[in-house]
Amino acid sequence: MKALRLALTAMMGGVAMLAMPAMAQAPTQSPTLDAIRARGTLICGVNTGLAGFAQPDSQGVWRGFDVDYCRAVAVALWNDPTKVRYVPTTAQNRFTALQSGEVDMLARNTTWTLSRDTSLGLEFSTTNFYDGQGFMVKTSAGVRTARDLQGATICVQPGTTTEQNLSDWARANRIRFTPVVIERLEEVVGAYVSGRCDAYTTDVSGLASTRSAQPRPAEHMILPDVISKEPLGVAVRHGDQRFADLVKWIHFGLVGAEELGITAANVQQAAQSDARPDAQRMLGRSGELGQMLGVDNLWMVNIIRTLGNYGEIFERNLAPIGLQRGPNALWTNGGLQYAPPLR
Ligand SMILES: N[C@@H](CCC(=O)N[C@@H](CS)C(=O)NCC(=O)O)C(=O)O
Repeated sequence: MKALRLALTAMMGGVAMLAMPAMAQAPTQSPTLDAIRARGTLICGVNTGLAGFAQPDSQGVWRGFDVDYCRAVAVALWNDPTKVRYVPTTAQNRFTALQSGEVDMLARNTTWTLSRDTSLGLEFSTTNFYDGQGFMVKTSAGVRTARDLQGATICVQPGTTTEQNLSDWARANRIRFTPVVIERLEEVVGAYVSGRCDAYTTDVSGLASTRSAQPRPAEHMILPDVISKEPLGVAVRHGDQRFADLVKWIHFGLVGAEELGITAANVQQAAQSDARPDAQRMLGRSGELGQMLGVDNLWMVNIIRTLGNYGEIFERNLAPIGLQRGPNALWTNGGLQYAPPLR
């Protein structure tokens, strides 16, 4: 911990030294974007393998909801979704990977918390997936709610909000339990599947993903209890506001496109239409929104044509693992996804 803090302090010092003269000349400079452009590839920190969020397919091509956020940045920069190098990160090493500059951004089921936002030197762009922590048990165990876990052995990964919430929840509800803390994802899941733990706890999205990857998913059930708030979002390094803005507005552009009914199939046609001033601005037919973010004014046309809008990204990646929109529905449908004006 002390070593991490020292490394961080050194890194922050380095960033401040780099950023100060640049700030005086050009307030819009971004060390991260400069490095990405010079390299010609975005380096994206993703999960080690979570179906629906980030996982290589049978051809070795990374796919998933989080992966699409990496690809969206590459499309905004070069109109080329393949210009991304994926770096798998564990729950434990993900923050060091971002702080040290090993990756440019972290698109990896990471919860936005106050301490991560401040003392870890991260900047959370916004919440792209509202989640909460749950429990998975064997269907045959006869457990029906989390309260039935009195005396249970519960598998959990370290370096997560999951581990902290579990002890808070147990304390508040006077539940005695034995934690089995295992660092590697396959091993913690393996320990649960083999019966070493009665339950496995993580974000409900992670449970759905793991359940869907089991040979017989019906043998596992996710309990109805949700014991925490897990707002997941893309994180970048604190201090590079320009890059943070780009990542943040890509998410809002995706949500805004869904609000306007702009899809991969109709975006080209919508880009030629004068019918709606808000769509014209988003699609670069009027104004210079892309340029304000340091990218081409056709950024959103290219992103939507390649990846679809937020709803399409969700359906393609997360419907197959059994997730419904829930709180991630648009605000117009009773959900929490809401894009500030693109103007
Ligand atoms: N959202 C929580 C948990 C994120 C997390 O890392 N979850 C685990 C279980 S789904 C994971 O993705 N592990 C992958 C790995 O460590 O390789 C957090 O930010 O702390």
